[in-house]
Amino acid sequence: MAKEMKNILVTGSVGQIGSELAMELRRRYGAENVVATGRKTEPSEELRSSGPFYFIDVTNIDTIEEVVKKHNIDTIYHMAAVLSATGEKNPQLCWNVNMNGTINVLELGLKYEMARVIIPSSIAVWGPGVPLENTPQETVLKPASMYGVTKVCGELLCDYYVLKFGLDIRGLRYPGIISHETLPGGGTTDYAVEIYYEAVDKGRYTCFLKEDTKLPMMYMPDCIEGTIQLAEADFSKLKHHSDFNHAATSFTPAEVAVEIKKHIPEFEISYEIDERQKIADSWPNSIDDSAAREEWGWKPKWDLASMTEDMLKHLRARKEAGALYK
Ligand code: AKB
Repeated sequence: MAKEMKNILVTGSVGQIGSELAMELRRRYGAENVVATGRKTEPSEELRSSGPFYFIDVTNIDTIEEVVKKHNIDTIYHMAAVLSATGEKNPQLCWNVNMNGTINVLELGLKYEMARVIIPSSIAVWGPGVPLENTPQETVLKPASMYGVTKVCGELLCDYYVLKFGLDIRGLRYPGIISHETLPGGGTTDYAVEIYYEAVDKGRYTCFLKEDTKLPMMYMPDCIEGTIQLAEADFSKLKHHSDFNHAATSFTPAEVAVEIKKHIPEFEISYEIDERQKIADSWPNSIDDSAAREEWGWKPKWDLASMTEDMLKHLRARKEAGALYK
């Protein structure tokens, strides 16, 4: 029987996904029971005032343990990570944060006999030579980026802790995540967020990936729903643990531009390709998430058209309020 999740810690909660995840967990589990943490960046007023918040450094286990003890933590959502583009600029930092952060969280999971540890992975686990369309759950993992290397090692490490110590760990391979609350930073899929902000702000966007670069993508509400759904799934039904392919939709920059033009006809896109193209070229176009669908009932709700409408609605309202870039 899986243990109950009562006191939750979220690392990386000032980041793009962590900030929305922490707020949703507070809504579902009670604000006082969800401890948000970040490293340096100030949290939003909403995150800071709605429940406990601490600054920690995931590479320093003592700083995490202090919060774990103080709040009797039994569940960790480990969202803190250095993403692909930053990882290529600073591979040692990427290894240090992603690998030491992960093992520190796993060790605390063991030491405090936690109910659950949730550690996301990414489409970055794949590299050149992988089947590009509908990439299967089980296929060769030979990433070409340091971020991808840490994600493959992280998945293996998590599965080892499940098998060796019986720790209840769950993880999914996130595609690019699109959202309007907190801007992403240091990723290759970041263009798919920036394009909406710039469309609303200036009516044009210069994209750093080629127009026909197709990547797996997902709208934030699906990402949050899927992550919590996996955390709450019946452990006995899970054949996989730390590496579920997690898909919603796939598109190219040119396809997003066409969709945006339906709402902002004067929108213009141009292209200035940079080093992130190489990373994107090593990732799949689309992925097969049938294991997630079968083992824990995953089903996305949003596609490119509905996401675009919703993104633009939110960002336009923010622009009118004078707070597009909060
Ligand atoms: C990145 O682009 O690095 C991330 C990811 C796909 O994991 N968004």
